[in-house]
Amino acid sequence: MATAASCLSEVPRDALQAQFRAEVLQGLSQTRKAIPARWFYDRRGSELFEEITRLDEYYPTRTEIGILTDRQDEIARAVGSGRVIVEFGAGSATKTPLLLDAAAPSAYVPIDISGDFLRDACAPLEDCYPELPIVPAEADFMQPIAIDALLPEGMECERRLGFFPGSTIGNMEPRAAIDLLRSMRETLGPGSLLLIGMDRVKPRPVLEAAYDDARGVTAAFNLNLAARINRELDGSLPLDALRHRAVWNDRHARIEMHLVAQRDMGFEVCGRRFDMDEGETIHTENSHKYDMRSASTLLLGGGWEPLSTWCDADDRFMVVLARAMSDELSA
Ligand code: AVJ
Repeated sequence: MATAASCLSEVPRDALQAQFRAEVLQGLSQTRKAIPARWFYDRRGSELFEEITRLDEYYPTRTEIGILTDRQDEIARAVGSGRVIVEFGAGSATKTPLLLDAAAPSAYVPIDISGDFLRDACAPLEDCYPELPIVPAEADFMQPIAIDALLPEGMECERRLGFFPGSTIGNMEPRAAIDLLRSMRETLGPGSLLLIGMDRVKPRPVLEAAYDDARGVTAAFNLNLAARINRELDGSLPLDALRHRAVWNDRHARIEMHLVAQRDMGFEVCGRRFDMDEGETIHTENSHKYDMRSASTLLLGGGWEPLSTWCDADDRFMVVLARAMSDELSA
């Protein structure tokens, strides 16, 4: 039985827009201006990110695909077949087939905040896997999601496998990452597994180049957030006076992206006035990098016990399989 993408669970678009507005206004009101990275991904932002993944400098995507390809059999044995695969932030369908082929799931539930993009990503999968029920959900996966309500009848109690590739977890500060992992454990339930991609710490020049490419695609991606605010929140940010900056923060083991004011400026968003001094920044993204120890500490804190870790030959990226811990153990 194939499930059409038109079944896309109806989501409160207005609620999402209200949240965007609230988080931007709040973020711009802080002494250190910051906007959560998940707002990058409108249609244009999702397209630009796809372009980033093909850049020479941006190693994570192709490295992770390499691991999932080379280790497909091992991963298949470790996860078993017949699980419901729930993909968190399923922006693109490039990695998904690798897992769908390996794990022979009973259903596939991609969750993404951008419904338009999700619909486009599901269409080719429906053609390739006509027998697989595909149940896309447009939602903010930071909150627990009632998967049961979305699944075809009789499939509610199937064991689940969460798939969270791309090192998207790295966008969250450790505390928020742990909350997210716990919320995923709630969404997936007891007996579930999680296959998660995590980017590794490596020399500064490699990291900074990956987030500040020669062609300026990452700069365009960063600036699109300001453009989106102008488009959707009646903003007047001067785009030509904001510059992209990517810098490695060693203390927090993360790449930070900022939009730097090139001059003193004032602008409005939703009728509210904001000012920036020359050199002041809007902090738009953190991308945390991990070593074996910090990765395992994070997962355990989120209630997931690491079972296996697969890396590429150059130790640039890792894919970790973890098992939901019982409440007593993870309390
Ligand atoms: C999609 C969050 C994993 O942090 O590497 C790419 C986003 N930002 N270039 C990352 C991103 C700038 C990406 N994640």
